[in-house]
Amino acid sequence: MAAAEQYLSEVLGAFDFGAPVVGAIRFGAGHINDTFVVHTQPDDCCCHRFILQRMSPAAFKRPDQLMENIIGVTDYLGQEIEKHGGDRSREALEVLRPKNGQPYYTDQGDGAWRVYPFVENTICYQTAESPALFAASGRAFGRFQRLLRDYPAKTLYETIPNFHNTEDRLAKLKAAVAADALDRAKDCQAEIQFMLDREADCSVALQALRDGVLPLRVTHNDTKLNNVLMDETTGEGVCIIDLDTVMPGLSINDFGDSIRFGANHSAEDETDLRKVNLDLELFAAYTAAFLEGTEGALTPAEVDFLPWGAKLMTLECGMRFLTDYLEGDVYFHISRPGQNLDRCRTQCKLVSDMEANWQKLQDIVASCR
Ligand code: ADP
Ligand code: GN1
Ligand code: MG
Repeated sequence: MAAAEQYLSEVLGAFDFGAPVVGAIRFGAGHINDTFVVHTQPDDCCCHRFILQRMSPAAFKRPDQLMENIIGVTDYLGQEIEKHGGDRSREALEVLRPKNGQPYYTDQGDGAWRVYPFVENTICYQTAESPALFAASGRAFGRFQRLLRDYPAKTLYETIPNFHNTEDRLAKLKAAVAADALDRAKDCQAEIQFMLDREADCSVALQALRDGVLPLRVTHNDTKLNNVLMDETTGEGVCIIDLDTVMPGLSINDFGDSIRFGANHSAEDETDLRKVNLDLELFAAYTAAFLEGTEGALTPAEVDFLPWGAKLMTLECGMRFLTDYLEGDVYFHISRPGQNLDRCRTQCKLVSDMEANWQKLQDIVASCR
């Protein structure tokens, strides 16, 4: 698909931003969508900003279903937040419909675009600068799950089938290795073997689901630190964003994906693996706060399985980066060659750290019950 910039002026004309638009520039550090911030001409009070996104055609095949999910979930969250005395305009995303009244706009090149008001006076962090900050994000994700506890899960479309099906992710990696379309497998034999050695792990959570030990819930499924906006004054979580993958899933995966991304002090694509280490203090801070945010909504089995959520989300994400590297970087945005392989390597390092500290992770979870 052509660069998103090619369609910007057409798309900007399709929405009513309430004032003339003075510009739109690329924004954020997401790996999936093309995100822009739109600035409008200041009125008496200020310049209003909006987030304009082209949904990734590689990730999302059915933008209509995706947007139906998001409108359903954001309306519901808004009502719940109001019921609890919150400010829905800051604490829940709100979809701004295009002039044609549809939930999103389709450009001449078939790209699907949506708009949200920009949630102001917030910060989007890429690394957990302190245990208190990371804990605040954990409370916010725990609360998100509690707020959606009674959401009618059956009404949600599966926006990416088998998204956190780790068995399927391993199968896809094996297929990419077998095809080796770009002759890259020779550069990543150790990483491929790392994943194959953990084949049995890939079934642990899925088997617990099949056995009825873990319940299916409405989950976010992409709980990176940069998918929660933090209040720039109080440091507390304000608004959970990136709702593209809200679907039925496992609570332990929402916990685990946050740990994968945030419980360390390095970038996801760090090339010096000596800098990539699981931080147990951050793990403990997040665990306590996440459980606090859920307000007792998790079953004892879900709490027991939290360390598995952390390990499996990290392992799975490593497999996904490796698969994309082998397939030619067609899914995750990259800004340099080899970046997806570097991302895979940090995930392997974190999995190894989790394995080396397995008993400690379990003890921390037990102490947070
Ligand atoms: P991706 O799926 O590509 O990660 P996101 O929906 O997470 O896309 O958006 C990318 C970035 O844009 C976020 O990390 C955040 O910095 C910013 N962002 C998204 N929505 C908003 C919003 N409503 N207000 C302020 N910033 C936002
Ligand atoms: C993507 O959209 P973003 O950048 O928040 C991906 C996640 C991965 C993550 C790795 C829809 O998240 O699943 O864990 O990159 N999102 C999708 O950083 O595939
Ligand atoms: Mg994101």
